[in-house]
Amino acid sequence: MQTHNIIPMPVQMTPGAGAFALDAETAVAYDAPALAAVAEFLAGLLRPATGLPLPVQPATGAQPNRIHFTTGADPELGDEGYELAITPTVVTVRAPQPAGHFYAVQTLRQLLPPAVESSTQQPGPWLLPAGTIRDYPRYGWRSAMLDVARHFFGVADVKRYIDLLALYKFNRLHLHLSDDQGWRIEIKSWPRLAEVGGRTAVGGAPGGYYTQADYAAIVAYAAARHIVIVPEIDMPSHTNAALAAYAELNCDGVARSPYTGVEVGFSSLCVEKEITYRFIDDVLRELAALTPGPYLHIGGDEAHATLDEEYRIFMARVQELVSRHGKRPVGWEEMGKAQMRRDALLQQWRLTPDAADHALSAAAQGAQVILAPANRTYLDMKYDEQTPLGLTWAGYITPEQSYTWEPSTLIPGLDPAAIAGVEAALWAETLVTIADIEYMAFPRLPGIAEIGWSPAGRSWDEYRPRLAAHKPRWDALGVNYYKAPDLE
Ligand code: TNX
Repeated sequence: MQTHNIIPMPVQMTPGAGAFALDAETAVAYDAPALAAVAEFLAGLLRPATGLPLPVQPATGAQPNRIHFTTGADPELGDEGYELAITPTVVTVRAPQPAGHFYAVQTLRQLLPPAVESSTQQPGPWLLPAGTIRDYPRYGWRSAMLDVARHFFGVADVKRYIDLLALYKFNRLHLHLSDDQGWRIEIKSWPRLAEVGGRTAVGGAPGGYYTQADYAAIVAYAAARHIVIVPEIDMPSHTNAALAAYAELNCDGVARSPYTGVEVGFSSLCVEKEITYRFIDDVLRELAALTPGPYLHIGGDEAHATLDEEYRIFMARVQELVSRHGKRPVGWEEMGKAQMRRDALLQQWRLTPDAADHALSAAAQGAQVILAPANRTYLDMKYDEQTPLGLTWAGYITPEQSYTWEPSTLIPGLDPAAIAGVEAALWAETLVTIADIEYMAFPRLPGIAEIGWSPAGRSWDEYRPRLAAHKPRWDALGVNYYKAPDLE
């Protein structure tokens, strides 16, 4: 089994003899109605490049030449685990839950030649090497963040990014929906947020926003790929777009001017006005109703224009508002200065001693920590001094540097059980197109996926050729990846 090229690396693989060949007679069969969608997903993925009919049908008896989705897997595999058994006559995909079947599909596609990703028919042959795989994730939180506030990315771009995340078994997409430079989600009770706050972007670029129907379409598209949308409304700072849209949200009652620069930390909601909390409550209510996932991200970073004491009161109060709408609050690391709800998640982006204290304090209160260390996982950092896009404040990040770190020892003293997982963040001050996004994400993104999924004990020397082997796959997918010298 040529398993060495799978990313993230599966937990356990046992090679067998021979291979299963996809041909004109191959069918995709499923045992339970709940598995029809994942069976269709696989067939839909394979048909364009293979040109094969791959009919999808309920399973009858024990037929050869089929890819068979079935339940009854070892429950110890968990909600996202799966087992794959490939013989020359049949492929069996077993999982306790459909998410596991979906991740098995991602493994299957990576076992096929890279040309399988092509949107046009390719010669083949389409061989799946025989063997068995038993696999499940290390962490339940494996996310990517996309900043759609500094520059706006439309629904098609977000769907494209979701497709690329799905290939690497990510299960969360965190959308940074508001910032000083733009407000990107329609809120019906406060319509000027999108109408006025949505007009701007960094450097005078055209803004934009998602209608609630657009957002629902993103949520549904992600859900079909077992990805949960985590919407973020950043507060109390990073709020100039809202403060420009509604004068009454400012302490002095004067609307702010629209902002298209890149410096941040200067804005603040008026924490002592009650209308601020009515506003937040309305926004969170509408967002909660549109969001089936259990999380609402309330930002909390870089609140340099908010007094510490006020910040603590504010962040504690907003966590309760999130909870009242039936969701779990997520906040950036600074939120650890405030009292944390036990069901909250803290997202660690800085590693300074005071920042680490916030993580320890959150964990001591029963909250969980998401690791997004800026000097490893910030995909908007330049690769080196030649990178035309991106920023440098957290340093240059080569593919090797983004891969060679270990979650359990990142924050000294943090109980490993308090770690929910990892996030690869992509801030968009310098990114304008989906090609820009792809250039910064690839080849670093798959490494973060592997850190989130695979067992500890990784090595760059082992990973480097496996990652390089994905280049033809990205070519077939049309991904605009950075040609990293160490992958040549
Ligand atoms: C810091 S990370 C920020 C963002 C910027 C980013 C650029 C964080 C919580 N805040 O406002 O976009 O750096 O890398």
